[in-house]
Amino acid sequence: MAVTTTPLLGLDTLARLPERSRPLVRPGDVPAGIVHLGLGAFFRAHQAVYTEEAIAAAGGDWGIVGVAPRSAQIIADLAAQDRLFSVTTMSGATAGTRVVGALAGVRHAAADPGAVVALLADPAVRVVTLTVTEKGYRLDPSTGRLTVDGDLRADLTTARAPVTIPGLLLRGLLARFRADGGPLAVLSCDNLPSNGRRVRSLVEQARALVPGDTTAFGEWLGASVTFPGSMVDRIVPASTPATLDLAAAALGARDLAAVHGEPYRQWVIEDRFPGGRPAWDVAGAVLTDDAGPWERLKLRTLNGVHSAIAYLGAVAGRETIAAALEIPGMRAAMTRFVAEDVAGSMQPPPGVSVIGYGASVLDRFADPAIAHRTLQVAMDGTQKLPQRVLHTIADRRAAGASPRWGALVVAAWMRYAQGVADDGRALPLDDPLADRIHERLATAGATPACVVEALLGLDTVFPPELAADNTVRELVVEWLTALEKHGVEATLAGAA
Ligand code: CS2
Repeated sequence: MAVTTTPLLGLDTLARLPERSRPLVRPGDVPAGIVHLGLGAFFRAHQAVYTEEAIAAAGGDWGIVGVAPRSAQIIADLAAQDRLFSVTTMSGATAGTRVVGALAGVRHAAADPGAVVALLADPAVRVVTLTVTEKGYRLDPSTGRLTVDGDLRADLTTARAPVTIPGLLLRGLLARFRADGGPLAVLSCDNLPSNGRRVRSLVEQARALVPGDTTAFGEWLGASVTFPGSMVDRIVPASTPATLDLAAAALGARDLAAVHGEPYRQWVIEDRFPGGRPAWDVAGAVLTDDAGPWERLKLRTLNGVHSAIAYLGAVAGRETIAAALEIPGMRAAMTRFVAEDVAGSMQPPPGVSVIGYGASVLDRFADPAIAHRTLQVAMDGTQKLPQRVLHTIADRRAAGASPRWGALVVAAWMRYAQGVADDGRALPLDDPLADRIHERLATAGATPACVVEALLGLDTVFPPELAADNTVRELVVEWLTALEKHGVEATLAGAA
């Protein structure tokens, strides 16, 4: 029987790691200045890496306390490894692995929400960052209105420990206000539209539900707390056993929290940090007055195309984004989506060509080493479609154009949401609105027109003007008819 002799990654094993794989800072050496909510793979391969590099290059007490809202496993794994984890950067046949030491602490919010609220009130903490996925904010995807259910209401109106992200954030801010904890920046690193403004509005909407007079708290929020917008970018798929094997081979130590991602990375951040910030610029981030153009460029081009390939690819039975991109006609259709719909829908950042950016995105998606699953990107479609595709469609309609390719993406999502691939296999619908989608489909007729009618009626996703737009509706029905009748491959072969 094989016995595992490879040691677990930890402070004890650091000296044995290849030099190029060692962390730039040791966890514990740098006091905490940041609380991060959401310990997923993307955070570990993006903000943690930038922050560690910034601390190593320019100093500052900017260690990160990582908070996992739900998963106890990641906390246990990181704690067992002295909060160290590795990032493997891969491209084609090459890979390099480096251990990151940016985590000053870890907390499990579900087990100890009080500790997280106290941290948010701690004057040493001057920045809060979030990667809690689109749905974690509990905002209507189309309108940005806070969805208030029993859990969130109890978080905001009772003294019980908060269980939702908006509840945790609001209770932490309230505790900070009461403790005179000083200025703070709350930085969303999720792919929400105008993420800074959305989170500010989330906090304002939540404050309005807190009983009693919250005027002074509201004034303090306005004066002491900022919500900078940001654009974040790096392709980081969910880790698999292969990710852990790669890390173990490179490190000579097992890493249960290993992640892998592409070499490309980008972070554009609005520079409004009243309590200071790490020197992220030294690590390559762009600090700016307005991240809006960058954010729109990325959401509409990269994420819009990503979602399109995910739905079409999943329905065509392709496991990964790279494999889906190889379907004949896919690249041409995506290139036309960018050139004919996305490019005309917005003003890109100065000097940037949307078409050139789109081409570079397709090259990034084509790398088979990344193995990003279509089903992962296809998740939570109702939370993603507005900022990725519907804003493009609405802006093109306002300009009098017929956004044919944008309509293909909506039709592809509808085809996917019906749950059966072209080869008859079942497709999972992992989406917070899955029940509503199933109900609507169950009572709708079977024709493409009926399906489109039923799903356009999801009013927290499709704004009423868009749902009532006959040009859009006809285009979506046309594409859905083709997809159902001929399948993805024949539809793409005949389309672009
Ligand atoms: C992807 C993103 O899962 C998804 O929906 O589109 O996570 C994408 O990989 C990142 O935004 C890239 O920066």
